Amino acid sequence: MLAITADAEGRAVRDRRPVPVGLVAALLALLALFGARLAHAEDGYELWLRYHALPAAQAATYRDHASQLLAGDATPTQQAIRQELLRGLGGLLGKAPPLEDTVTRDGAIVVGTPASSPLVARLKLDTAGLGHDGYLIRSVVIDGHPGTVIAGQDDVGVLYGVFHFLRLLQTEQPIAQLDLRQSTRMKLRLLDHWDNLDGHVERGYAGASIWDWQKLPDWLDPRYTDYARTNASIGINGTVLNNVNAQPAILTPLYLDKVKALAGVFRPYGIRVYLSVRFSAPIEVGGLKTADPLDPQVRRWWRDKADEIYRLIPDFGGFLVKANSEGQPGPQDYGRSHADGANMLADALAPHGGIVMWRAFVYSQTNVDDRAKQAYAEFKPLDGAFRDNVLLQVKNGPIDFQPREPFNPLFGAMPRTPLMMEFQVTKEYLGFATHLVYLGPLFEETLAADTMARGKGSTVAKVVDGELDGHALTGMAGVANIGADRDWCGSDFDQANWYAYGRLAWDPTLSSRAIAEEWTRMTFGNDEAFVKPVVDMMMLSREAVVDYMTPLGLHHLMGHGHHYGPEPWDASGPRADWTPVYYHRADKQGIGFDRSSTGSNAVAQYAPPVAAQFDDVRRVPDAYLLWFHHLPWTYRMRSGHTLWDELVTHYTRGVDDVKKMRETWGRLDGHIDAERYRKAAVFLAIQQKEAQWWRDASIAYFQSLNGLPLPAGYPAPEHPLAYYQALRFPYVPGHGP
Ligand code: GCW
Repeated sequence: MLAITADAEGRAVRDRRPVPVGLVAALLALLALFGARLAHAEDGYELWLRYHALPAAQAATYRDHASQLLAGDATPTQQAIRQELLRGLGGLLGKAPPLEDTVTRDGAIVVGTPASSPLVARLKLDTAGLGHDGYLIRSVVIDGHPGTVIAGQDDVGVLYGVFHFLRLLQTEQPIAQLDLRQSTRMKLRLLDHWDNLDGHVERGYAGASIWDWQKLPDWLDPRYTDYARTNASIGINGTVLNNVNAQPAILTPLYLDKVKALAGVFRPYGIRVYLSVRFSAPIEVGGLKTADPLDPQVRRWWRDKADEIYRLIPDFGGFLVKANSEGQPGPQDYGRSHADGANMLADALAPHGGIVMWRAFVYSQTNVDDRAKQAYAEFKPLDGAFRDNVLLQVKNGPIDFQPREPFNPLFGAMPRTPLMMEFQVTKEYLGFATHLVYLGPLFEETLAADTMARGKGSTVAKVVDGELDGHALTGMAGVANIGADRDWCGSDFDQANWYAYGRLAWDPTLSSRAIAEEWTRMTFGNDEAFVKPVVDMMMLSREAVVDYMTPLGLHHLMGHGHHYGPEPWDASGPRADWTPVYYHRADKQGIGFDRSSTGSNAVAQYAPPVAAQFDDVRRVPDAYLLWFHHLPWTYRMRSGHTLWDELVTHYTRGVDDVKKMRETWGRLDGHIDAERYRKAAVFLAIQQKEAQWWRDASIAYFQSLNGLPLPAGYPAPEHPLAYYQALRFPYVPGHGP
């Protein structure tokens, strides 16, 4: 008789009967399996879905509310739901409740839609009002027994509800009297991968691409399923598989077959695939002489290509396009507008329900106007010119994912066009993988910004979620920070940025602090002595990086091309608007980019009340001062300091904040596993070293221009300017072909 079983976590469970000799081998095999699990038990791979056993007392309470499971398995999504519940409850509670068909005792968990579950139907819940992907979790009485129902209008909504329910357990929330209802206005909640077909990830700091194109479509790495589960757990429902600097080969049959295979893995988890396309693909792949969007042959080629894709992938999402930007081809190569280009692709996709995400990240080398103004100048006149299935994808700020930017003036300025938010989750400009920078506050700051476009309260979030101008097609995209590293993101704390992005895409009004706390509990456990200081540290981290890299509205001061470290002195080619000196404009007298009405007048792109505030040097927030104004070093700040002294204070505070973060972490040894603890400790040491480097190099350089002394008590840079200027980094990750 078999005396060994495994619980949901794969742990060996032995009963008390004598063990037949023949079972020793099986026992050893199981132990080996268990040992292997332990060997990389806390390498970050499990992300926030660890489902490790809860403290016994807590688990016992929850077990009363998880006595039996009623969950169908008629569809792949329902099977995924079942598996996740078994895995989650099995891990958290030590043992998963049995799957049954009828409610026979108190504490049943019933999941499904009114269509998939007669029990859910009988409860007559208001699932219709939940909309697509929405769910409710409610404590109910079923056949005389108190229990919990997790229901949606569709399977994917139920899946999201199940992840929410598991999160309640992971974060040790009460579950006895639940009445939760969640819907989203954000239709597209996407990750954009900047992954090339050779495995290199542009601006990726977590190793190679997770897409193993060479082994696809045959080998489906289990990691793809974990990717899908993880994304579904935060409501992400689409993925753009390849870089916006797109290689045309992605549209060849060879690759489309591989894309189809990935789509098949993701489908049960409610995730659709999208592709970045190169505008000139009709030439490179199709053998045509032109990619002119008004050319009938070109239009036919795209229609045929769309038909071909949808034959393979009936729920294919659509195209993402970077055109006429940073050397990419586009409609302007043929004298056509961005709308002509986007609409041609939209027409090809429309019969299949596909959409086009056309990027507004457009600026030109030949345009001498302030780069911050160019996207608005290009796209604002096209408001209303796009097809219904086109979204304009707009970066959060007008330049490029800097540690801090004011919101992009396009938000609120194009009421007849759905604007999709583009955030960068990978930290191209915020210290790559090793700097602990929690991006929740950055995302929140942008989403909460008031565009004033339709009066007070016209927040960026309301523009993006469609409420402000009544759009149903809405979306958010996050440039992924995911790679093949075991921990997915290059550091455990960078996982929080993936998490926060997903949570805010679902609900852009969530607080970044609440998200940080959720994530910390799920990722590291509920030890209160750990959670509070870690959340405080995360919340401090974004302002710290702004301070040690680009305080008071400075921006784009990083190393040329690779974007690693400070290079504020860089004035090299090939174009002025890729150099720091273009942005800080510092000289002996002063510093800052004059975008006021007496300068480039970028302020005029904002709604009048916002424009007036940014234009007025006495009213502009300090955080944007040098973004909008060029001021003398001796300018008197609100604090009473001169601008120069204030700048030095901020640089120094940034370094001090990192020291504080390190001290906080230093006190937390023993509260979590040694592996992740040590990695974060070493990364914080790197961050401190590099924060110091940013401060010292920046101060040394600006001081070389203004010749001013440092305020009393502030240490001089460790090295002379020439030392920093001589540093070279030929093999920085994420950069180059
Ligand atoms: O910030 C720049 C990056 C490029 C990127 C570009 C974009 C994909 O440095 O690497 O290209 O933005 O967003 O298109």
